Amino acid sequence: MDTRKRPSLAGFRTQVERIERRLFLKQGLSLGAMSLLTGCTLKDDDAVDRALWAMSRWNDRVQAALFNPDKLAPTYSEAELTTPFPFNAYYEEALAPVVDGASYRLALSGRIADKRAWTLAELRALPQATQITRQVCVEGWSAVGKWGGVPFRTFLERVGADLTAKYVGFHCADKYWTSIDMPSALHPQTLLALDFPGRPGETKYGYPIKIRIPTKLGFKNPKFVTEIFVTNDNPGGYWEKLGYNWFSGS
Ligand SMILES: Nc1nc2c(c(=O)[nH]1)N[C@H]1C(S)=C(S)[C@@H](COP(=O)(O)O)O[C@H]1N2
Ligand SMILES: [Mo]
Repeated sequence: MDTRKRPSLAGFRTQVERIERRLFLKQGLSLGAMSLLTGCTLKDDDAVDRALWAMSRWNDRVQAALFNPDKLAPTYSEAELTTPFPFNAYYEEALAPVVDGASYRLALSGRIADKRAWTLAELRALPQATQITRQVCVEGWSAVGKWGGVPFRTFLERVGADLTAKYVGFHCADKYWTSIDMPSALHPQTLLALDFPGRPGETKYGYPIKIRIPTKLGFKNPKFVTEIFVTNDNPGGYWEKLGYNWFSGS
């Protein structure tokens, strides 16, 4: 596997430096001032780390509180589609998994009443919707794409998911994983996408399933999804574990 895009410890340090610069520019705060505010002595990397994680958790709570479950992300026209649509993953394009649609089964686990696995044909038989929305990646690009599939709320209701649970998590064919808050999962534009940008037959944008969430940053939109689970324990995610903010609304 290509390791070039895997973040290193040095990379994480750089990120800490970036965060400190941002704190300083935006709030006139330094790590020193932050230690006064947090009451922690930020004298070593571990303490800085803990304080930054605490701020990120605080940030999650603020974003969750501010999230409006009825506010729609902007939609676009066919003429505004970005072509070709950019590909992204934590590895290079040639390594994207190719899932066999005929034998594919979507697995369900956790707080879901009917855990029966789903074929693609069964998912196609559910009500379908399409959307043209903008995907925003933390790496500094965004693109307008068209996705089609089952409104995720419809799917969660259909399988008897516990809609009062806190989190929905996703496992993927490439070992990626991520998770979202239940209000975002139930948002009217969140889609269990079966149709993707790109040419017919092109699989790299997430075939057979991508959870498309236009109210969240690109990395919270899992591709090649193989399993969906509902839980009250925050499952984190691939990038979240490496320091990206968990809620990451866009
Ligand atoms: N399974 C899986 N899903 C993933 C990723 C990944 O590496 N693996 N990368 C994420 C990131 S960072 C982005 S920006 C989008 C990119 O989706 P695209 O290739 O359709 O543009 O997928 C997200 N979902
Ligand atoms: Mo991304």
